Amino acid sequence: MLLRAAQTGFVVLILLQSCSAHKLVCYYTNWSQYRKGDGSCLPDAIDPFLCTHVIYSFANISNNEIDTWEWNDVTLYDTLNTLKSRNPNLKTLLSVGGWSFGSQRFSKIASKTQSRRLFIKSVPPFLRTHGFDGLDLAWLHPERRDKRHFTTLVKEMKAEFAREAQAGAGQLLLLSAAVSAGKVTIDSGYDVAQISRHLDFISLMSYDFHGAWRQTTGHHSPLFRGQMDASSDRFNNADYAVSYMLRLGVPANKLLMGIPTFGRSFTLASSETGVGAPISGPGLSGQFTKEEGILAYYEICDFLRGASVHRLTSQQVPYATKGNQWVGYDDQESVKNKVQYLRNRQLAGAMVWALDLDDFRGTLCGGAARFPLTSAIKDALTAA
Ligand SMILES: *[C@@H]1O[C@H](CO)[C@@H](O)[C@H](O)[C@H]1NC(C)=O
Ligand SMILES: CC(=O)N[C@H]1CO[C@H](CO)[C@@H](O)[C@@H]1O
Repeated sequence: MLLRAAQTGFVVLILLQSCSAHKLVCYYTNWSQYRKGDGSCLPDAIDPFLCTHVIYSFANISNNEIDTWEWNDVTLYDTLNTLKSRNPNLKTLLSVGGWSFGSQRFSKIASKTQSRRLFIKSVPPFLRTHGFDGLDLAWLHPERRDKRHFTTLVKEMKAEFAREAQAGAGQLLLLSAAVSAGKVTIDSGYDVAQISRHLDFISLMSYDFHGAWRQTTGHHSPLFRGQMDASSDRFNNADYAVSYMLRLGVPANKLLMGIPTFGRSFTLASSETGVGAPISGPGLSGQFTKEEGILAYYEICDFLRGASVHRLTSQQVPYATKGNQWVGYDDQESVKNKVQYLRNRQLAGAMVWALDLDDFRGTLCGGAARFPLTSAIKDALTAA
């Protein structure tokens, strides 16, 4: 009797501990390996103790079965999963889909019973073979007609995972999804209450709210609405997206708030340099990431030398300008505020896009530490 009580107490204690521990889910991208010089990031650069979960993006679907994308993915999967020998508590997931995968292909596979079954059946053996603990669905921008199929896919995938684990294949595989934070996509693409029943966690991509597709400067990942935001922009901030998802029925303890380690940049069209200034297009591409309108945090650190930095007090994020370049980004202070916010809302934790865009070498941002932004998030999540 006494032993029973002691055991129950122990179980309760463990449950309490695992509930109060926040998740820090970090993406690693398969293409970061190709960046030149110091920009090249391989999974062995990842600190195994930094995040609770690392997600490798992205996998392909070929002939209705999950498949690799890069010629050396299998090697990289292996390097990534070897991190678990140093930290056995680390979980790794494989993300399938992404921007270049295309919503139509996902739609085709998910909408037909047979192709959906084939895909679902192919996942557990693939994950087990390569040593992953779960699957992340990155079906970006599902449309109205996909809503039902997205729910079915999630539900059947979870059921297959349960069956597979019960048959003795190993620990129950995890299932998560990355969802867009844009109100229009949320409304049309996801049956939020239904999918959250079957997903272990949902990563809200609370960034990319503003970009060079607009005519003016603006921060892409503000925590709150800006004082000067037009009413059409009132949904374009992390606070709105999080509140909306909660209202639609995601349990707080399954929702992760996405925090970017990249900024979005613009080329100014006039001498105006504030928020809402006219632009002539995206900002110049970074030395390493080589994509117009986007800068990795480590490139921003370089940009900041000689730049003027401003903080948007209502939106709680910084931007910097130099010459005709303007960049809105996150720094250690803004990520701390975001974590404070998500802790107040009792969310499950934070998601980071992406480890390879942080100063993973710890050489470009002037501090001593590697991964300064992700580390600041971790510190804020674990602080008493
Ligand atoms: C992904 O799968 C599709 C469909 O089979 C295929 O056409 C494409 O080449 C694959 N992509 C890569 C990079 O392997
Ligand atoms: C080098 C490279 O970009 N590899 C691939 C990584 O995966 C994405 C999927 O989103 C592909 O678009 C890339 O081609």
